Amino acid sequence: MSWARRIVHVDMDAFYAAIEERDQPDLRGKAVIIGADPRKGSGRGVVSTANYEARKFGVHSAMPISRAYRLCPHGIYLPPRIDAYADVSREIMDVFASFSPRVEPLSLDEAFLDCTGTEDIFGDASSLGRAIKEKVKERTRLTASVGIAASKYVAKTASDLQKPDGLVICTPGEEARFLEPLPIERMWGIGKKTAVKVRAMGIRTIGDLARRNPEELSRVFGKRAAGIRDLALGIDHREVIAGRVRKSLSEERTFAKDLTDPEAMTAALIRLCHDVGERMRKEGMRGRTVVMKIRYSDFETHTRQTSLDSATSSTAEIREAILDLLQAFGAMDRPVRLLGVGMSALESDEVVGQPELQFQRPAGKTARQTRAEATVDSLRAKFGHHVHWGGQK
Ligand code: TTP
Ligand code: MG
Repeated sequence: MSWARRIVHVDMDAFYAAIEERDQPDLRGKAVIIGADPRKGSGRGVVSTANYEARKFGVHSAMPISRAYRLCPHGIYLPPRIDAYADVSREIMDVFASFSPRVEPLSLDEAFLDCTGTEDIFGDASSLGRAIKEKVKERTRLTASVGIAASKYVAKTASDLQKPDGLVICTPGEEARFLEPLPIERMWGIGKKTAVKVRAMGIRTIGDLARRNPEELSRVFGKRAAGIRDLALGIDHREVIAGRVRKSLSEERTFAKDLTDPEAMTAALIRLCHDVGERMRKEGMRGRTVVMKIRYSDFETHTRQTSLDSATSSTAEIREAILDLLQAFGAMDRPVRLLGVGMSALESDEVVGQPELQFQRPAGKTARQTRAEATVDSLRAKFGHHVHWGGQK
């Protein structure tokens, strides 16, 4: 079987919780929930993640922490330690870079790797997947789940199927059959609300969706209908974009008690500006757009944003922009539940991109070959010249 492209999706298992379990051995075997302080059930804010033990009780990401507490009162609740998780994230991205020069991080704990043309180095898909999992474990003592396929969409779907510690491979040509039996909720990009609408049309599996015609699907998906149907058939030509940088960064705070005092609101926003500035500088990022978010006690949420003349990571500049936005927003005369400060239109301090991939396509070669060669070139640079590509020894 031939792999036109060999795309790997890696996603760490119960990432934040797994790091806490690793670092505090007495947590092992217990239900661990990372997120806001539950305050014996009266806490606000949400669950960031839960380990697999806590998930048995129905606890999951984004659930209100008070609900989690009701479901799992004996759980161990811990606040997130983002800096520690960001360190581990850098380590895993480092590991990924030793398997491909084309690594596209999607979040702290997951990435796509374009491993096209690396058969001679890492062997077949199953050896490749096992090697990646082993290296991650060796470096971090954490488990990852891996999906391998000829497209991003199928690889992403595959990595989720045998979590935790999974390895799922979809061989080329098998995509439609592979996706067919999966429940519609497994489709990447379909949110909970959309899934409900899709089910109302009698569509239960990805295969059911693939069999509908685009006109019918456009009732739910609008212009995206044809594209979604292609995905359901496993057709996805999107490229792995190396070194793609994060698009936005934000810090939010849900208050234990709603804020009613304007001075306290201003003070909280300024604190968030410091947090955002610090993270931007730490991650070597600058942004041009500053975003303020306000959520009232009834969950009504407003965002306001402004664009700066040039990108910045300076707390002072972010603060100035936020204070302007706050003033323009006017009086916050209702109790405030949450405040947030974010930056978007981010750019990296350094020049991003990988020079070894900026090559000319030689005449008579297919794009696949050229890409695969570029992969090997950069691995050769790393591992020495015993690395060959596709039988050209
Ligand atoms: P995920 O990969 O979605 O979840 P996970 O790694 O905890 O669990 P698994 O992949 O095994 O299902 O997200 C990675 C981390 O991102 C997660 O550990 C915590 C954080 N996160 C949040 O803070 N809020 C969220 O709503 C989600 C989904 C994740
Ligand atoms: Mg994960």
